[in-house]
Order: sequence, then C-alpha cells, then structure tokens
Amino acid sequence: MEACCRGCMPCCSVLWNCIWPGYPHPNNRPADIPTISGDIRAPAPKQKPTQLYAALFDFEARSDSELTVKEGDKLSVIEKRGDYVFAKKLTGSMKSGLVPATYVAVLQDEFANHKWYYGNINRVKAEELLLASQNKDGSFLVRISESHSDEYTVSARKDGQVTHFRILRSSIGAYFVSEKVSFSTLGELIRYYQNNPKTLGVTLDEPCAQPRELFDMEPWEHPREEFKLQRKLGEGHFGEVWEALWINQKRKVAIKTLKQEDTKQDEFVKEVQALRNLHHPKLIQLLALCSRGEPVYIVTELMTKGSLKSYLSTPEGQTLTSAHLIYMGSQVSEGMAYLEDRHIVHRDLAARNVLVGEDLVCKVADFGLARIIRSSVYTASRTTKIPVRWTAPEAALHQRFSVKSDVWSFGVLLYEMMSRGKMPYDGKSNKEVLELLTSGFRLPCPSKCPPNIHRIMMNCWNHDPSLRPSFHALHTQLDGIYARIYFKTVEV
Ligand code: ACK
Repeated sequence: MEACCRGCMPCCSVLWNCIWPGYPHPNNRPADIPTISGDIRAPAPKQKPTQLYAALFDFEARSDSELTVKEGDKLSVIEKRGDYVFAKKLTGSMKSGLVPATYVAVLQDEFANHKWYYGNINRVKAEELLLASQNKDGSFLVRISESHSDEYTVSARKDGQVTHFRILRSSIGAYFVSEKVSFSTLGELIRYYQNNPKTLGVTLDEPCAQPRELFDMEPWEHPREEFKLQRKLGEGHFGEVWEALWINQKRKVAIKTLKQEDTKQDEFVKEVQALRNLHHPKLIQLLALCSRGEPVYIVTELMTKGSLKSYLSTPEGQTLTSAHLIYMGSQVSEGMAYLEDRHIVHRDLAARNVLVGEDLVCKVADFGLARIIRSSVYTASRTTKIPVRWTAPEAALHQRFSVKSDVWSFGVLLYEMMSRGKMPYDGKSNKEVLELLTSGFRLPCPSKCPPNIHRIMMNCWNHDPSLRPSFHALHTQLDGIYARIYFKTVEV
C-alpha cells in the first residue's frame, strides 16, 4: 500500500510522510541496486520497528504540531527533537505530533512473561510440539519468523493439524495479521484473537503445554540411517563436509564428519555444545547429531552457495557491487553481535567460515574454536593453530582472544570481501605479517572499496582492543551505509 501510493503519486510525498513517517528517504522510491550483470538482487534494508514507548502523564496539545496523549497511551517515537519527541499513537486516532520527552518512557520487552511465547523455534519444531499428546485443539504458540527475525508467527492446532499465521510489523512497529486491525503489542494481538476466533479461523485456547526449558535437552541424536550422503562439498577443519538428504524430513542438509583421529574428538564435542544453544538467523543452525558409532555426523542447515571465500571467486561473486558486499558484511556483523551479547568468542572469523545462501544471505559458521568465556579474555593454549592473517596481534602473540580480537578478524573479513576474495597480506609470510603489524602497517584500501568502509576496517584494527568498535556498532554503521546506498540507488 505504502510503496504503491508513493510510487503512483510521488507528488503527494508530504502526505505519505505524514501517514508513513518511518520511510527513510521520501524523495526516492526503493530500487534494486544496479549491478553489472543486472541479475543479483539484494533485498531492501530492513525498516527497523520503532521502539515501543508509553505516555507517563496526560499531555494536552497546545498547537497543531503537538499531540494530545493520555497516561498509558502506547506510542512509537519517530525521532527526538530537542526537549520533545515526535511520536505517533499506536492505537485510537493513530495521530502523530510532538510530546515533551519527559512525558514518555520506553516499554520493556513484553514477551518473556507470556506462556505462549516460544522464541526461536522453527515451523517443524512448532508442529511437533503442538501435535504432542499433552496438547489438544486450541493449543497455540508464538515464535520468531524463520525468514524475518523481527516478525512473528502464530502456530495453532485445529482438527489435529497445525496452522501458521504470520504476524507482520508496520513501519511504526505495530503488530498485525490482517491490515484491518493492528496492535501495539503482541499480547494485545493474541488477546484480541482469543476473543475473536472467527476472524482468524482458529481458536487460541491454551498456550502449548511443553515447558520451554526442555528445549536445550531435546534429543539431537538421530540414527545415521536417516541421512543419505550425496555429494562431497570439501574438507573442513575437522573432516569432510557433505551435502546430504535427511530422508524422513525430506530436506537437504550439510553434514560434517569427524576425522577418525581421537585427538580432535574433544574439540568436536565442544563445537557441538556451542552450536546447540545458539539460534540466530545469521548463524548456521545445528539440526541434528549422529554421535553413536564412527564417523560422527554434525548435521547443519545447507547453504547453497558454499563459503563466502569460494563464492567471491565465482563469476557471480566477481560481479557483486560494493553495495551487495556491504549488505553481506552487515549480516555477518549482526550474527557476531549475537555472539558478542553472549560473550562467545569465535576465534576464526574469516570469509572461509561464512556461508552464503540464496539472495546473498550470509551466516557465520564453524564455531570449532568458540568458547564461552567467563572473563572478558580467554587465554588459549600455546599449541592452538592460529590463522595469523586474521588474528589480532594480542591474540597471535599472547593468545589473548576476546570479542575485540574477533572485531579485528571482522576487519580482515571486510578486506577479503571488498577486495573480492584477495588473500590478506598476499606474498608475506606469517612472521612478516606480524612484524608489519607491530610496526604499525595496516592493509590498504582495496581498489573499488569506498573509503568509509576502509575507515571501518581501520577502526577494527586499532592496536588497543578497547578502542575497537563493538559488533553492534559495526552492524548499525554497515546497515546505515547500505540503506543510504539502496535508497539513493547509488552505484558505489
Ligand atoms: O567453500 P565451499 O564451497 O563451502 O567448500 C567448503 C567445504 O564445505 C569445506 O568446508 C562447504 N560447506 C561447509 N559447510 C557448509 C554448509 N553448511 N552448506 C554448504 N556448504 C558448506 C564449504
């Protein structure tokens, strides 16, 4: 609707901006990024749902530019303007206007308290849970959408089957299943459909009965007969990687096999432990494990285009514009920000450990070296094999790995991307690389790389780890740059 109105009647942009104030660049219609080949499309930047606010006190508008609010009104704050915020009501009149900043406060995450909220489980899991014997028709749950991490899905059981409804977000952050009626919170949406089952076509009676805590104890173990190895994809850090068919799930998967040597078994088990508890759309998801007998299989989602390193060297990879690459880099920083929040250090972040799927989707893989660190720095044993070109000096020389040494590696990964797959410090030995870095040398700006992206790399390579940016900051920066390029349709 918004895109259609803006597209057909651009002359009414002032009106459209009032109705849909979240639109980032009112004078430009979103457009695909031009490419040399013209056929690689990167999706539009996500419009982040605005943070939910509530009015703390009644406020009476004194002019047309102000907004009358009642205590408790749910608001979406579009921007801060001095001592005021420009806000839009999420219910009732849906009007927007200025409210004194001291009259509003952020509402905290509402989801955790709801029994029906199951977070990051997929469609198959939701169906399995709802069809279990302890549930009946009318049982339901809400989960994070598999394709859009800021949207949700209601899964509900009816007549012994499970139906799924997507909960969408408007540009101002409201939740809706049908555009006819939207809500400021997920809770309000669920309550509405509990009271109006006809509009949804299913009854939402009782939250799904499985205790959520049990998820981490789920049986990951599956008989190896469920999998048929089909094509060898290559050699990984631990052993071979295969494309395989998960026969009874009718889905293609990737399977890592453990080399026979016992010495690596320990690390392999740690990799599984790390993968098992991590769920994020930008991290490779562990699906199953066959650890009884040899070789051990680790089953993960399959990424159709393989590693970013090899993808960059394909003809398609070579035609990517900076905008595509920035979009991909932004996704990696998003996945890494999730690890940063959990104090997990990857320790081998590089293009070879990022996997690419359709539509340039990127996911961070290979947590083989990851550890959940208790203090902010994990000191590795001196016997660990270190990928020197990607490793921060304090980690390479003194084994001081931290989230900030991952940030250094991310800078090198950006260099690999922006140079379309060049080897960092090409022609230099590991020893020479360390000497160069100690003398203050840093990788130069690759040709065709925008200078602001090279500046981000340089920030990642600050000698002082504490002065390097966080992954959250990197994600915000790269996302912002991508959105600016996208909406201005600039070829960079
Ligand atoms: O560069 P590639 O084509 O992508 O070759 C390597 C190889 O296996 C050894 O690591 C590929 N690979 C690893 N994990 C996956 C996966 N989950 N999906 C698709 N390809 C994968 C990687």
